[in-house]
Amino acid sequence: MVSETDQKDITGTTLLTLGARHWCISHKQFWITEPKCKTKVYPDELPNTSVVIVFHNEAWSTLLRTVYSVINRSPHYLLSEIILVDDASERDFLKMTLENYVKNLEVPVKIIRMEQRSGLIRARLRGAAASKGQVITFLDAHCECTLGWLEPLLARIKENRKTVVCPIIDLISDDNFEYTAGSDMTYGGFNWKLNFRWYPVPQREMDRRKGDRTLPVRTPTMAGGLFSIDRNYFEEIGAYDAGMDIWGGENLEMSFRIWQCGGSLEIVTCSHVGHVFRKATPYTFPGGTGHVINKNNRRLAEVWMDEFKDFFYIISPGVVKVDYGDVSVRKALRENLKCKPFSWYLENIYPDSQIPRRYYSLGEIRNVETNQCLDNMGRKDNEKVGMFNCHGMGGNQVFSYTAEKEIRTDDFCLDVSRLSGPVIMLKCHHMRGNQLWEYDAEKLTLRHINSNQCLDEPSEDDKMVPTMKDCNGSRSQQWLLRNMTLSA
Ligand code: LR7
Ligand code: MN
Repeated sequence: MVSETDQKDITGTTLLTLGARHWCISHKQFWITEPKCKTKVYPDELPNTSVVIVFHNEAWSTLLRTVYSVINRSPHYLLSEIILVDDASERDFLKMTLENYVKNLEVPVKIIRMEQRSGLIRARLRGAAASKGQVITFLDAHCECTLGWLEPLLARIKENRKTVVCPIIDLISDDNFEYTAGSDMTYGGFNWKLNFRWYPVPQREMDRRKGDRTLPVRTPTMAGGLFSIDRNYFEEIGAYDAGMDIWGGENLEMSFRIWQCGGSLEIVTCSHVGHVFRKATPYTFPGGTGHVINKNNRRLAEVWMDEFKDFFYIISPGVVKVDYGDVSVRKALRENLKCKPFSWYLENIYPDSQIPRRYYSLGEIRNVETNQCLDNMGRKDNEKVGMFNCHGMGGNQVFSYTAEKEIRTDDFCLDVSRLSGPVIMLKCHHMRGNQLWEYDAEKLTLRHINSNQCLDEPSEDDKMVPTMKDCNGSRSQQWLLRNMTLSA
């Protein structure tokens, strides 16, 4: 968490004595952008935008830094208004002090108060409903817009109103507020646990842009906090799932929905906005963090992911016990909008996904001789896999043998790098190499293609760790790849 005193020392106290024009925000923005972006010309006639910022117990300095950077770094004729939605904060200065303060700003600032803590999703819905601009731009309450951030976003929406656009998210340190450029070489994805993750922009997307780094990157998902969307399109496509609480899941839900229902999601690389990445959450999750996030994720999995929701359920045993409420309205929305299946999304939008579009098995891998199961022991990165009694509870004993011939669990693949060497879990690289396996459904062998050796039970001296050996047809080299299903 950012300590309140730190923030005040750097910015909070100066803020009150200096006018908006002198507001002390970073000066690094000139070198942040790709040089070619500076010569881009955007149409004069752009749609205007409402900027919606929701907050719960935000620090004064970071909130005002966000507001001032919007005002100082955007052409005013493009700003319809700034809407601050207070999600029932408890801090005093966010009440009258804030209200009086924003009256004197150069752009109309509206403050909306939620009657009770509602979470960022319902708070954003309220802000959106009150907005008047042609576009809605959502920002977290601890951002800094850089010069020229807005025009490229709006220009892209003018070209195609069904394009939802994100800036490159720069990093603001929560230790010292240092500003560092974000990368245009990463885009949004997610893992089996449905965590949002950045992954390298794949070659196919580089090729599509023909090496022009000023062109937007089509991204499978967005981080969620910073994006612009045509206001009518936001309504048409189903706004947000109002059944989601507090935090989490809404970003993937919206990403899947946009792609599956005929829109597109892009990172506009000529637009940069900084975000304070916090090591800890400065607020509580009523009902418990895990419970809230699992509930939201279940809602998104049930509505949008079809049979691929199994990856989430099988890797996170326990999730299926969480009540996710009623999703019939969201399923009806998917029906009415005639949205495509999740398999279409995986195939066309996210072929490099951690969830394989085609796979032979999803579940345990059991040795015929010992009757034990492969187990990643929860350690994963560059660690050996082990063998333990099969517990049938998913988690560390779930592997998917994919059509690409990888044996993977989430982002990690079974990998062998030397003859008779250990089997380790390594980040899947999609480069084939040491991560390819041939399963022989008759002989039941798992042959490592590069080394031509077979996966065998642990040797005498290392009881827990399976080894690679020359294929010899023994029972200890026979494996059953089982499909697991979990039911709620
Ligand atoms: O109960 C709440 N009520 C709120 O109003 C909880 C939060 N909020 C506000 C909060 O004050 C903040 O302004 O909602 C905003 C987002 O909350 P953060 O800043 O705690 O979220 P985050 O930055 O950790 O998380 C990212 O994922 C979230 C999933 O629900 C949201 O989509 C956030 O907007 C999103 N942030 C970003 O995308 C910024 C870039 C981070 C990355 C990667
Ligand atoms: Mn944030």
